[in-house]
Amino acid sequence: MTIQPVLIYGEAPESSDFRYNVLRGLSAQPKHISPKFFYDRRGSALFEDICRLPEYYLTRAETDILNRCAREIAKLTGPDSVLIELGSGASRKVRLLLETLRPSVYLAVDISREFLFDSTRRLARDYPWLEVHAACADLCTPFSVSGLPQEGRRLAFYPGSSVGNFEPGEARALLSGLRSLLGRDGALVIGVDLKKDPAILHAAYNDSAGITAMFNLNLLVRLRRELGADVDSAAFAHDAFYNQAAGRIEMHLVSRKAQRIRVDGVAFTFAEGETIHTESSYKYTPAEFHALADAAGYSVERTWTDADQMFSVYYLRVAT
Ligand code: AVI
Repeated sequence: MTIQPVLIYGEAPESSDFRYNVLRGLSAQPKHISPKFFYDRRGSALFEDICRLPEYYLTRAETDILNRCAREIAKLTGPDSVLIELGSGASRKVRLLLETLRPSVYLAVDISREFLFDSTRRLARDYPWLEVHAACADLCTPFSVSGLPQEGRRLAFYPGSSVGNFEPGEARALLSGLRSLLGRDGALVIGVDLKKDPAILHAAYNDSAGITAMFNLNLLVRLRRELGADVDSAAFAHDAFYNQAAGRIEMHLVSRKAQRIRVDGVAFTFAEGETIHTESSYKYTPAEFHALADAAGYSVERTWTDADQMFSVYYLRVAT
């Protein structure tokens, strides 16, 4: 069997980006670090474990929707498209679309370099008819995909409600900026978590096996390893709660005691109970997301939800 080579381009975010973000975020009030830094190799693997947790309904609900609407997505898009997956991770969900959609090219875009290369290599092995590209890029900054063919309708796929990890204004800017990559006849299939009973949300981000806590605390392991921080993970605790007014889950690392840590030679003091805000995960009603899509320059062609109204998937067309 011949395996298609994976065409690779793009630059991983520089480690200085991590250093700068951490030093700036820990100097701010309240302290914060961007959730994009969760995804080193271990963080990406832990996120895969989260997706299999019984409490983390998002993956199952979205998989259920994609299984049901793959045919319609293929019909709306047509054959021989260029499929671009944003935040591709393990490139698992895209497999639900590939056989039905039959794109000619697949481009995986992710921030985690090793994880990206492992998963695209596996994908190229499993789909020998598909031309597979990989771009290591940070979605927060404009990225180049100069190796993509010019012909073929472009369809972006942004599953998993990752758009919810951006502030709504940033999400609008990201989706709006994506339009130039997609072109005039481009489209976007995007998965978005719905607002729901806060108890269900709370359980999803405070799983009983403690995997989400490990995922959150892994940021401190990265601080130690990559920035030489003298931080003890055991001196911080995972906290996640639903902020009803903001419509978002917030994840924090809570200092268990008054302490001082040094990162790259800079000292930061923590009061007992003081937190580092590590992630927001916004939840949207369909009406709220339609408004966001409209403001970003898309028209909503389809809205799908699962039977229990846990999750939503949208087919958005670039508005002309
Ligand atoms: C990747 N992102 C959509 C996940 C979420 O649900 O916000 C990350 C995550 N954080 C904790 N659990 C999962």
